[in-house]
Amino acid sequence: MEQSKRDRSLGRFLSLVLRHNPRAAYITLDRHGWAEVEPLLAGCARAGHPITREDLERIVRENDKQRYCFDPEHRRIRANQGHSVPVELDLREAKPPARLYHGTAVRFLGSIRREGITRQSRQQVHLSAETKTAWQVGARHGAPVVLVVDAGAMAREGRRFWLSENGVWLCEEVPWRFIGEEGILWGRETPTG
Ligand code: HQG
Repeated sequence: MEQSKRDRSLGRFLSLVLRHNPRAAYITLDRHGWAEVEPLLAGCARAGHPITREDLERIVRENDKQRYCFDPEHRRIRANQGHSVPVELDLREAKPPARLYHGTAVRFLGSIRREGITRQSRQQVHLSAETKTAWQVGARHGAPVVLVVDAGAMAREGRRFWLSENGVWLCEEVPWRFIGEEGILWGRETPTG
């Protein structure tokens, strides 16, 4: 379902609070990234983003990427992935598909060739199972390219992968040798072979 402009804006504020800067809503997260709903609602109002419990339920339910989840009692809420603050998400370790995709900007390629894909400000590197998502993620940063990651080979080397509740693949880093020049998709083509 298409979200309203207000819900998208509230969603962006929630992402900021639950992933990056809980103090923006005058709250703290516990070790596992959970925020208590009541203080969160009060803090959002205080920060100039008034939000009701119904709003919050709807945003969590209708969010396009299922970015947030409640605990079973709906007393606490957290982001499923994407944190820059350190949190233990008890992520499920999983065997990745042979290939995963990372969307990035053309302007980052030089640095990625030298260093590989690194976490930057987040807790992990984010990869997707389909190219469509990767193009969208890449386009957030400028003219996009999609990198094809040989996740199978990484797993065979003992590198670990996790799958978030909302289907994002996570790993610690991707050295360039698991991508290579032939792993760069320049246009919206799908990989062959
Ligand atoms: C790039 C969204 C230079 C990296 C998406 C990316 C995702 C390097 C940027 C989630 C580099 C970091 C994460 C290196 C990586 N040199 N640049 N060595 N290594 N980069 O936003 O992956 O909508 O932290 O390619 O769906 O773009 O927020 O990471 O371009 O799952 O729910 O540095 O954010 O989810 O940018 O996005 P980000 P990302 P949400």
